Amino acid sequence: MSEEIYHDYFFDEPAFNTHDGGYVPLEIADAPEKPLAIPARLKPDKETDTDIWYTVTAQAGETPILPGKKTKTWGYNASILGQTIVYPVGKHIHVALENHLPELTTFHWHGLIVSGPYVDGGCHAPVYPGETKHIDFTLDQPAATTWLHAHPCPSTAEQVWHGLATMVLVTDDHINSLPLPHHYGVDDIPLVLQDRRFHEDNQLDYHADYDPDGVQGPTALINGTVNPVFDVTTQKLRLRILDGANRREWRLHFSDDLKFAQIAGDSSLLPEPVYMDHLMLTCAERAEIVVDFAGYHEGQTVTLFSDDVPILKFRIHQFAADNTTLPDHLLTINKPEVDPKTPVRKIEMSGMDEAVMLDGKKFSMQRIDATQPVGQSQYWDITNTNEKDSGMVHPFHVHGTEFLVISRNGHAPYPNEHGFKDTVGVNPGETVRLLVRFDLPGVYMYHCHIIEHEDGGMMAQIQTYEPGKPMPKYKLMDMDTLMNAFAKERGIEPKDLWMAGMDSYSKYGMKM
Ligand SMILES: [Cu+2]
Repeated sequence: MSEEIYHDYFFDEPAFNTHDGGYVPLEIADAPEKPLAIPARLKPDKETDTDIWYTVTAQAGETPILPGKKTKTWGYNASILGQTIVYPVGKHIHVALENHLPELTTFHWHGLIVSGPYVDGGCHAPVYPGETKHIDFTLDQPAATTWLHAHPCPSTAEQVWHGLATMVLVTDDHINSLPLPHHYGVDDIPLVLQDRRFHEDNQLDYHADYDPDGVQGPTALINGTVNPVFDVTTQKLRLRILDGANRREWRLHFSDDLKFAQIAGDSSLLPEPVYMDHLMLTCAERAEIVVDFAGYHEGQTVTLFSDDVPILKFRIHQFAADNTTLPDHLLTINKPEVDPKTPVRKIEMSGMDEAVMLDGKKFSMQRIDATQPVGQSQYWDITNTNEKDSGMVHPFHVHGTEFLVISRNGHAPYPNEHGFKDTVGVNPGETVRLLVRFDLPGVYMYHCHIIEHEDGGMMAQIQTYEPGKPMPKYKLMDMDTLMNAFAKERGIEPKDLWMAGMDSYSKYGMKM
């Protein structure tokens, strides 16, 4: 059977980040090859038939990344990034959130359908140094590759840069029953794609590298490994790829233009596999792909590139022949009905650099920008008003929901975005229509996921509510409380505090 194979990146080429004035090209690091780090799976503290308990600890550490001095980094139950967390759908999940860092942080579950604003872990849910907070929830969503990252406004970008990001795998009986590679670390591999710049003694210096359009570095890190090599011992590999970079887009392709099948996007499997040889991810997007090495033999190497820079080598070893084929059908997506009387919500992402705004405003922690009843499906039209030839692709993310991409400027979405998503790249001059429904009441943030843009104010929040019931009042955090806490933790006066995004407000005479 011949299936269609897509050969392009789909997004608008003039908007690729390679055209940015501040673009930092990837360079091959002067460092030896190293085995790709595979994060350990976080062991539950306890598990019963119905419940599971975890402790997630944000901690500081030192990581050997480059030859020479170790790099001071942060991570979850690890010195950098974190252990991989597995959440089975349907179980009651209890998580102790421990903060062993020298400053406050939050634990945001990017892609989980959990209640906002506290369990969701955005800016309203700080955990102060030395504190432990407890959350619990039960997931009712499709299996997906999601992630945990810090989200303490206005220091999300800097904390992620230090390493606070790790994978969270949502599993269910359906995905476990499919003939897919399921052996974690052997043929089911997480790949967190990031880039960093290393300064003197191999240290990070976020402030020195700051760019209001997103911080980049010339060195690619895959799961925190520079020049990584993965030993392939099975014919097929499932790669769970996360763009975990603050700003960088990844345009991925293999040597020999090896084709692969994308089987899942951000929040679910795709309805059917999409065959391609090029894949572009914008910040926070995920893709699961299955690569078949049938045409290769022991001793050969296959390289994964981003643009034309090698970022990960696959060293082929002997493997047993694998004749399994991917199912033609992976997931049934039931598209909810939208009442034609329901108004379409219009959302506008505008500006670049310090001028970034959402709906003409900068984020304010105490302001609710929109409301939506729980259970109601709405169309959201997300417009990026940047100029076509000089603008950028803004990845639009909504907390606490999984949406469907309905159209791009009235045309069909890209072939690989027919599953549920929580982040969508919007080209300059484009309007992307989403179908958005919330299942849980709460306050949820929505924003550009170029992390410096969200810190710089390209963000808003929506309150969802149960119709017919009184609107609950949530205690929302305020910027002064957080800024004073950061200053105290750093042993400085609040006026001496520098944080990403501050200039984006002060330049416009605004207070954060
Ligand atoms: Cu943006």
